[in-house]
Amino acid sequence: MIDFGKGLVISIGKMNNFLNVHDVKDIGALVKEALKCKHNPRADHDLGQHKTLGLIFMNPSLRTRLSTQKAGLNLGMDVMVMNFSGEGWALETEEGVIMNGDKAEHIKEAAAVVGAYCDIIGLRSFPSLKDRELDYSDHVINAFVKFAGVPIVNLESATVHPCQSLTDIITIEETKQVAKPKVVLTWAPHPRALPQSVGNSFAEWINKTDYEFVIANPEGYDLSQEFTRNAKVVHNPDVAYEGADYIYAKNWSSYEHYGQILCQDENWMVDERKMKLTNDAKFMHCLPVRRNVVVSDGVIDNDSSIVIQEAANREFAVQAVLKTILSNG
Ligand code: SN0
Repeated sequence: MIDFGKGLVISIGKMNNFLNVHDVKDIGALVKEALKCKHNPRADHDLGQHKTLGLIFMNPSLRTRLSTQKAGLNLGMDVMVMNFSGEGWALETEEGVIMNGDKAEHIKEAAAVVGAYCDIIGLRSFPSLKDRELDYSDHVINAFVKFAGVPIVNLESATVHPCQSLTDIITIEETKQVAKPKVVLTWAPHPRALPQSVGNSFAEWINKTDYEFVIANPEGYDLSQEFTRNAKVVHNPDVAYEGADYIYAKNWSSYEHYGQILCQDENWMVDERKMKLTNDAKFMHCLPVRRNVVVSDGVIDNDSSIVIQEAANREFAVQAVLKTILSNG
């Protein structure tokens, strides 16, 4: 294990914002840092003293909210959490609008004000799933980057969920039985239209590893190539499951037919039959998960399911990110 000590910034590289994989210079070093945090969570309790972490949620959260709050507390930070949806003023995000409708506050002021109270801001803001171009400009988180004046940590934006993807790599590194496991990202059915963020982000991060990577989804559900790059994409789940070491399930709505639900075929649910095709694969999901829609009880309740370990690792993934940002000076 590398001894990071005071050399954290040198090892991992300076990090001003954590918006996506491109903000990480050395994923391996960040994974090691997270495992170091897991080994001794309170070791850096002095680092965040008298620093305030503000967590802003435009959408619901369980793991992200509690793990990020816990990570901030582990680092000695003061943590404030606010749900904007329902509790905050309705925000206008467009430029140059005459604000005589329902929206009381512009994101320019809101971001700047939160930035005035905080040293680091974590932000969650899902896509509309109505306007692809606007969603994929990630305009809400980018407005915070522009107007808050402090480092921003992405707690799931319209396009990516980097805290989850970092966690997923940590969890694979902890559990893998072979050096280069076969990792399958499989689409699964869902009654609601969900963002592509978790799938996009998982693809973008796994593409940076030397794992064998296959994405399985029905026709019409291919993710944007901006994130999948050269990853192998198959439209038959049985082909993908063959010999897999990890089955990572996630639903997303169509990118091509933006935001639509095109398929509810239960053959795409992760079940015992398909898991038998794998190399005794571990089952992963970011949670929350719809039992017997996305994954059968038999799979998620089996020992090969590592969803709780995965969720627990969220704390240490984001702690490594916060620690790196705090160590910038
Ligand atoms: C979110 C998503 O991006 O898919 C957050 C995952 C970390 N998931 C949901 O919104 C699930 C909602 C549901 O109704 O199951």
